Amino acid sequence: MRLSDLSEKDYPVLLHVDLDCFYAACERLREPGLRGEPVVVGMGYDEKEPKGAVATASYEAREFGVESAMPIGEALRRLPRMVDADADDQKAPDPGEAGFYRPVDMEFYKEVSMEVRGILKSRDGVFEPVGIDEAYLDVSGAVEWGGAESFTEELKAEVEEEAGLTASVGVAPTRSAAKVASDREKPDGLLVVKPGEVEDFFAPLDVEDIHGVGPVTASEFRDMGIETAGDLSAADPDALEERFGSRGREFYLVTKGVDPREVTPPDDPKSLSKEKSMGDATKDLDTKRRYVERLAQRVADRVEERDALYRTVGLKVVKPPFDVRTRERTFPGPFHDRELLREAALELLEEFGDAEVRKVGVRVSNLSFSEGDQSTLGEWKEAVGERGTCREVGGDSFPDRGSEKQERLDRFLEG
Ligand code: TTP
Ligand code: MG
Repeated sequence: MRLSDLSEKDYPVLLHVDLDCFYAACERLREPGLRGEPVVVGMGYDEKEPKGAVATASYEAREFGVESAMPIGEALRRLPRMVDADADDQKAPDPGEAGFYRPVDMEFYKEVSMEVRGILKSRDGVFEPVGIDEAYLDVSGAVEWGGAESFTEELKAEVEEEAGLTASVGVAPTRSAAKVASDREKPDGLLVVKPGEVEDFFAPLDVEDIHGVGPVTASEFRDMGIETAGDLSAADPDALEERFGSRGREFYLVTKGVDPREVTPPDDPKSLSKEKSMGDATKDLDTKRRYVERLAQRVADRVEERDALYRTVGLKVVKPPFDVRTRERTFPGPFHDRELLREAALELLEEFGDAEVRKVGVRVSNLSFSEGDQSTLGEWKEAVGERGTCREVGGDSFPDRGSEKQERLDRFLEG
């Protein structure tokens, strides 16, 4: 079969979602006064000691030439701090040309990231997180090409309403085109590149805009007279392979809309969890219990789908605005029992009986996948007359672990 024999519906509908100026957008969530203002988030930044590097800048701050990875000193020359500005002092910076600087707060950004993932995951389709503010979705099972744009508009609106963030989304039949498309109309962008349009979409772009083509490869391409993706698409694939190995041919194919890489869910996780926002925060114990019970059931469904056993049951509670508490209980042997999972989660909730809560989550961890060593209910009760051991855990240890790539990125981001 030839490519031209395929019709639109033969191509997957892939979304690449990337949140806009993510860290800065998070800072605006808890400090609404920063909305519409130039905001710079600095890695290693401290108000008393303005050093480090720019992690990200809001679009207003980018107007002043501030960008990711720039040293803070350089950013301050382009955009002084509001705390140093004074309209009445000739020597001080003008408040109209100053911005707000904040230090990186990874814990908080991860929490927001998990909230957005929850929204994206709730859609029918395959979900693959790739970075703290990025994910791919394959929604071929739920949407046809004709409905892709309105589906994506709805998804963006949901992210904005529920998490308070704007996302830019690229929709395309290949990952590589979706990735580039999400970046073209930032911020709050939406670009649909339909099957059959991919080659034209890529053609005018600089080769360096293709994901995976770094400055070194790009300059080698330029040496060969290849400046744009269109030049690449018109080049001889054998010559490209000779010069760059199999990558050369892959880049060539990408520009033609051929990219076999699928959207794949993260590898075997170290834990299985479900969490849900409660809409308005509530103190009502029955409501909280209902949510926890429902989540425990959904976690149990996932455990059974994967034939998993676990030793630890965890509960996460978020109090407004972003106060995350997690508790967990570890049992002596790996087991799975729906009723015990439910009971354990409800018991962990007791501590938060009076608390105002806006979101809850249930997790099982210490997973194993072998059927043989399951403790029976009787053994379990005997062994844990004392109901297992309970401890408080850090907020970030709670969420589902992402793919290996995600974990590497997390480690990188944590320094
Ligand atoms: P990006 O998605 O690359 O950037 P962004 O979300 O801030 O802005 P855009 O609207 O262009 O998508 O990265 C996500 C987060 O990763 C970003 O908010 C901060 C962090 N980051 C760094 O810490 N250092 C960096 O050099 C980059 C590029 C990002
Ligand atoms: Mg982003």
